[in-house]
This record gives sequence, structure tokens and C-alpha cells, in this order.
Amino acid sequence: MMKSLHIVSAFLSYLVCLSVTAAPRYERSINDGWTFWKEGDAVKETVSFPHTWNAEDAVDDVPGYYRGTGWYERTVRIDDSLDGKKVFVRFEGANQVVDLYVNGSHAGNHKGGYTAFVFDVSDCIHAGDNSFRIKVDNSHNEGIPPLGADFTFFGGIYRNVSLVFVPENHISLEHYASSGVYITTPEVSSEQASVQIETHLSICRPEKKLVLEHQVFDPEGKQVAVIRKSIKKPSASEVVKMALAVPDPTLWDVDSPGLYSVVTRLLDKKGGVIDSRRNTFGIRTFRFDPNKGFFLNGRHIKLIGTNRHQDYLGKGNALPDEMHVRDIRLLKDMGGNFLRISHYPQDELISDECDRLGILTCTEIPVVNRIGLADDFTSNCVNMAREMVYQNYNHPSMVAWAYMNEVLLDNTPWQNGDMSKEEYYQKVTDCAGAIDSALRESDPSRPTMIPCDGDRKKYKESGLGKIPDILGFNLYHGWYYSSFDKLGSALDKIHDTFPGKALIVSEYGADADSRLHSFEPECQDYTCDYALLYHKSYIPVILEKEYLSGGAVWNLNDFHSEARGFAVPHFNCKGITTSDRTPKDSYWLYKALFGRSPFIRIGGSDWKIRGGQEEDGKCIKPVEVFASAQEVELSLNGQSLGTKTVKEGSALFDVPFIDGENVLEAQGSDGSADLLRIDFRMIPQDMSQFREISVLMGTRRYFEDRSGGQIWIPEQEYRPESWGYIGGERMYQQNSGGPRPAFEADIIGTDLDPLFQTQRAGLDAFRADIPDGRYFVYLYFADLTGPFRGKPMLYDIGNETLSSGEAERVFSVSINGTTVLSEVNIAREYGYNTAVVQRFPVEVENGSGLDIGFIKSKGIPVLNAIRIIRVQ
Ligand code: GCB
Repeated sequence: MMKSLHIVSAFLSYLVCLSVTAAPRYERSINDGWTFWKEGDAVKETVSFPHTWNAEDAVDDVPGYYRGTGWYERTVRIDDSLDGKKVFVRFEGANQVVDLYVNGSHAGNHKGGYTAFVFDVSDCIHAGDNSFRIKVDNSHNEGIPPLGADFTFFGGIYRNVSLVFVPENHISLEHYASSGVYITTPEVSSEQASVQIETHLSICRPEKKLVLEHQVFDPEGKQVAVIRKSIKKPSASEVVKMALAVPDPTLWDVDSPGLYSVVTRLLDKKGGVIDSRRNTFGIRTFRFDPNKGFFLNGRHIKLIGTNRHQDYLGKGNALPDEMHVRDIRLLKDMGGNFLRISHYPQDELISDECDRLGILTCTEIPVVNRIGLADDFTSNCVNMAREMVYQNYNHPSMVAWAYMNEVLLDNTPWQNGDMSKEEYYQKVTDCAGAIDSALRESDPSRPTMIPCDGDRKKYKESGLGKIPDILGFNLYHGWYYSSFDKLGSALDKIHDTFPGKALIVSEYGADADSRLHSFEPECQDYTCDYALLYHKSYIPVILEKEYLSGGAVWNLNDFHSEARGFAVPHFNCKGITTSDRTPKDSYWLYKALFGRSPFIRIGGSDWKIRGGQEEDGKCIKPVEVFASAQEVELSLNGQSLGTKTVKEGSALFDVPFIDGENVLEAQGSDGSADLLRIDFRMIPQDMSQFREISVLMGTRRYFEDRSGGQIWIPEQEYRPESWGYIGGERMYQQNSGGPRPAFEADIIGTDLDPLFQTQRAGLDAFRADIPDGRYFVYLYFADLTGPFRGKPMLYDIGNETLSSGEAERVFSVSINGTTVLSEVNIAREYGYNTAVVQRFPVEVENGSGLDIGFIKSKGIPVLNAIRIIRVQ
């Protein structure tokens, strides 16, 4: 008897479970098997989402990338019964205008490349095979932001696409493609938190009575509250507001990000489940104070973190889910507690992961550099702002809504005479006012923010600075302008100018090509070492200014910016990791200062091939060790080089490298340890032992060519029984803000741009006292004097590149007295900014050494790099 009772009760609870847990709605991705073609292009290919059509043309040597229409087509088989269901197609993001056609009917249109959207396809879909055609257009559109920015606007369907089946009466997914459930916690104390839940319902089949229920679960999964409400005769888009209290709340915090969840169920009058959704939320309070900075749960926290762009090396912006998540782990691991999701809303997993890991965030709509003057620009911005808010509403990590990054940077709307500056500023503030009100109206619980460029006066004069609660400032003292030591006073001036506004350094950073290093770093040399100095000088200022809420490094990762030249053309290299997320030294510095201890890392961890000239039997080079410990010991090939005190996250050692493999081992006093193997290419002092050298001219930079396994070292002046240049001077790029140590032009025909972006001009000779033998001598040239392609970058405030005109340069080159290049005009023969490598086999005889002469005919001769290698 007992046994059958058990069986009956088990069966009953199974039924209850069924009615509770049956999945009335379901979703599946339709990412694969699409045929893609560009409009007007006969070439078709099979692709999967995430997909972009610009992964390759955004990084080639041809300026520009395809901005136009792309088509995707496939048959979608629906095996499911569609009775009583509505079917939606949900796009998580596609750049930038999408039109969906299902079985020939137009099912929807969406504008804007960075937010999710849904189309109701219930009326055009049927069981069996359905034809889906999607048109995507990433053309420039004056009505849709962004209009111009320092990142690549990759076209395509670059996030997931799903079919969502829901009951006719359901928790809305049509409301700005959100979850339809908006949770806030207006009052929080240690005893209790009030929770308000607003639910949007879509009622397509009229009902006399429905019941809405919310069950709240604590971070351990224990149910802590439940609330139900009957809804009589719900309207087609019924909005239901309910409130409940959670006792003894566990607060969401950066160190203990406990997440509550709410299971929302739509029930019929008999209690049967029609639809249900789970949403997570967090209970926390926060505030930005204009004088005291940021507070979370009443505790002061300095926001330290980064910005992030969503792209990756070789993939454009089309990343699988796990690659997004990985970035947030990288940030957390570094000790970051803040992410500015710039300059647009990103994959939904980003905010989910920030919730889980305890990283505070803000996100923004992509109005960058200027506003559009098309009639629909403001309404499109407002719509994007609402999509951003509703789609991100429940994330406890989200603490501000931002818009208009450096919107007064691009003056063309008034400089080209279409209107006066005052009129344009008025349009900008009107647009800002509309966006700001939409943000506050959609979400009164979070502050608004505008990230400005360093020219604070414009933001005061235009009135823009008055509109949001928080002002971000993107500051590049010591990179584009001024010097690092001016940062503190610049911030104080900003604080004085906007006394009632909370402030944050929303960007700061310096470009670094991970292949470039220098022991004498200079501003704009693109070395990791200059970037490190820059970060070392910014961090203490950000920590010390009480009124500053914090700072966000520009950027977590190097990212695509098609119009850029410089060391890594088509990329902005201000990442503290590369575009494939390899940390640079600046990342290790943050990790040493803010990350979990114990931590230790030998600097230049990805600089595996190094080199230098032997002097007095050795080659001593500095090596920096980043560590959380108080002291570190470094050893080379098993021999201790001593113990040093760690100051501000690092200790510097002089390392006497030997030729060949060098094993560096670092040991922290906190038990941390690291090992780095370096292949050191020593140029022997005794020239009779000479094998090869690779020398960059006109620079102090070292360049590791990872594809060729070479280290290029800086030039030196010739000394007898050695090697080097004779005469000439370093060539600088002349900018209105001062000379720059390397040229910015994208060098055509090479991936090794830094070999060509510096040069020695007017040299008489390059001499190497090498022994008799057979050699290859490679001379590297690029004529950098030509007119610069494209406009100077807007961000480079006050620093236009001054073209030196099309100065003619004609010269001859002789090797050991024989003319090997006669009256060469590189620009005329190959074009400006084009990589030219000339290889010469040379027999050195009779102890003459190598003497390469540069003889001018017109203008001055130049040499960008030289490589000499003994072949026999
Ligand atoms: C900025 C912009 C950002 C750029 C950055 C830079 O101020 O907000 O989009 O990428 O400067 O690196 O120039």
C-alpha cells in the first residue's frame, strides 16, 4: 500500500513539475547554412552567423572597404506544429539596416547596427520549408549613427539569429526586443530590499482572466519570495507592475557578485503555465558623486578598467559567443572592476559576464564625432537609446547610460558653411536633450553620461556639458598633445568648469605595436615601452583625484580602424592586449597593481627574439618584472641577478644577455614565479665572427619580425672595427604639433610597416667592417615625403600632418665602389609610401669590409633599414 501511495504521489509531483517546468516557449538558432552574396556580385558563398563581409577588405592596402548591400538566403525548415504559437526571428545584432523577407513577404526592417531586434513572422511562416532572404546594408547613412569614427563599421549579420516560438499570449519580446520584464530595487537596506517588477505582456488571443506570477530566488537558488496577480481582460499590450520585498538581501558587489533570479510565469485561470521566463538581477545601490567619486553599496570604489571594442584579429566583428566572454575574464583577471562598453552596445553575453564576475559597466549608443543632419537622425538615436536600455535593464553591473562620444570633435557641419557654429551646437544639444530624456524616461534608476574630448571649453560653451549627470573625458596628454605631467592640472580645470558633474576619465591610452620596443621611448614611437610609461603616469593621478569616479583605459584590445596607418595599419593599437588578446606590458602593470596576488610576469613576455651589440664581452639590457610581491629575484640561466624591491608594480633589472638561449626566472617573495626563454641575437664585438645584422635606420626602436624570426635593432654611428651609418640625420614626420619619431603612412606591399616608417636622411654611407666572404645586403627604402593619403585623424587634436610636398629625391648607391643603383627615384618608380627591398649579393675581399655609399643627385638620399647576412 505504502509503495503504491508513493508511486501516486511521485506521479502527481511529476505532473506538477510538468506544469511548472514545461517549456512553453523555445528558441533555436538559425546561424548556419546561409548563401551569401554582395549585391551585383555573381560570387556566392556558404556562410554561418556570426558573419561579416569586411574581414579581409578592411585590412588590405586599398583604402576603404565594401559598404553596400549583402544578401543572405536559406530555407528554414519548421517541423514544429505552429498551432497556437507565434514565431519571431530574433537578431542579436546586424550592421546596419536589415530587411527580412519570408516566403516572399517583407517581414520587417530594422535600423542600427548594435542592438537586438525581433520580427514577427507568424503570418508569413508555415510548417515545412520556408524561404528566408535577408538584405543587410552597411552603407553610410546620414540618418543612422555612427557616421564616422575611429573603428571599422563591419557589415553583415555578425551576431546570432534565432527563431523564437512563443504562445499567442506571452511575456513580450516585442518590447524593444527585450526580455519584457524590468526589475528594479528602489530601496535597499541590510534588512530588506524592495523589488519592483514591470512586465510587458503580448496578448494576441483575448482572455477574461490571466494570472502573472513572479518567484524570486536568491543567489543560492533558494526561493525567497513569490507574488501573483490576476489580470482581468488584459489588453493587447498589457503592462503589469508588481512589488515585493526580499528579506536579508545578499548585495551584488564587485568582489561577491551574487545574482538573484526571477521566474516570471503567465498562468491561465486554472493555474496552467502559458509562458515563463527567467531573468537575473542584483540588489545593490550605487551613486556617482561630483566631489567624492563612485560608491557601491555605500562603499567608495575607484572604477579602474578599460573600454572594449568587439572585434578580433582576422574575424572582424563576427565573433563566436565564447570569444566575447573571454574578454571579460581578461579584464577581471587584470583586476579591473569597470568596463566602458564603447562605443555601442555589444553582445548580450558581455553584460551577463560582467554581472557574473562583478564588473561595473556603462554602455552607449554609437553617436560619435558629430551628429547627422538628416531628419530621422534624432529619432533613430532615441530608438537606439530605448533598445539599449530595455535590452540591458536588469543587469546589476550597468551603472550608467551614455551617448555622444566626443560629439563636438568633427566641425565639418559648421565649418563647411552649411550653418553657423551656434546653430550646429543648438542642434547637438537638442539631439542630446531628446536622447537624455528618452534614457531617463525609460530608466529613471540610472544616471546618464556624455564622454567628451579633452577640449572642455566647447562642452561648456555649447551647453552640452549641462545635460547628463556624468561627464566622461577622453584624455590623451602625452600622446596626441601636451605631456603626461599635465594630466592632473587638466583634470582640476575640468572639475572647476563642471562643478556639479560627476567625472570619469572615460578614455586614456597610447598606441603600442607589440613588436616594437625601445630603451629610450619617445612619444608617438609606438613602442610598448612608451605606452607603459604613459600608463605608469596616469594611474596615480586617477587614483589620487578624489572627485574622479575612475578611469577606463583606451582600450582593452587593439581594434580595427580601417583608415589608420601607423605601425599596424588598419588597427588602433592602444589596446593593452593585441587584437588577438596577447597581453602587452601595460596589461601586466595593471595586473600587478590591481589583480589578485600572488602574480609575477617577466616583462616583454611575447618579445621572444631580442638582440644587441656585444660590448666588452656582454650585452646588458634592462628587463622589467611586474609583480604583486614586495620583492622579486631574477636569475639568468640559473645565476641570480639579485633581489629588488617592487615599486608601483614592477622592478627593473639589468640583464647580461648571452648569445643564444637565455632562460630568465623570476621569483616573488609571495611565492609567485615566472619563466621566460629569450633567443638573444648578439652581434659580436669581434667582427671576424660576424654573421648578420638587421638595422632600423633613423630610430631607437627594436622591431621583432615574428614571421621572419628576426630582430631589428636601432642604428648606431659607425666606429672603426664595428658598423653603422656615416652622416645624415633622423627623419621626423613634421606635424603642426611638433615632429613625430615615426611616419604614419600605411606602407604599401608589406606587413612589416615599421621597417619602412623611419629613415635616416642625407647619410653619406653605411659601413660594416665585416670579414671577407659572400654576403647578401638588403636595402629597405620607402619614399615618405609624398602627399599624405586621407585626412589627418580627428583625434589627433591640433596635430595635422604637414605634407612635405612632392619633393623629388634622386640618388645613387654604391657598394664597395661599384654603383648598384643609379639615379634612383623611388617615388617615381614605385610610388610614395611603398615598400622597396633591394637585395645585392656582395663579395667582400682583401679585408675591405663593406662600404655602402649614398650619392645625392636631387633632394637627399634616404635609407629606411638594412640587413646584412653572411651566406658563405
Ligand atoms: C578617442 C575616441 C576613440 C579613438 C581614440 C583614439 O578619443 O573616442 O574612438 O579610438 O580617441 O585612439 O584616438
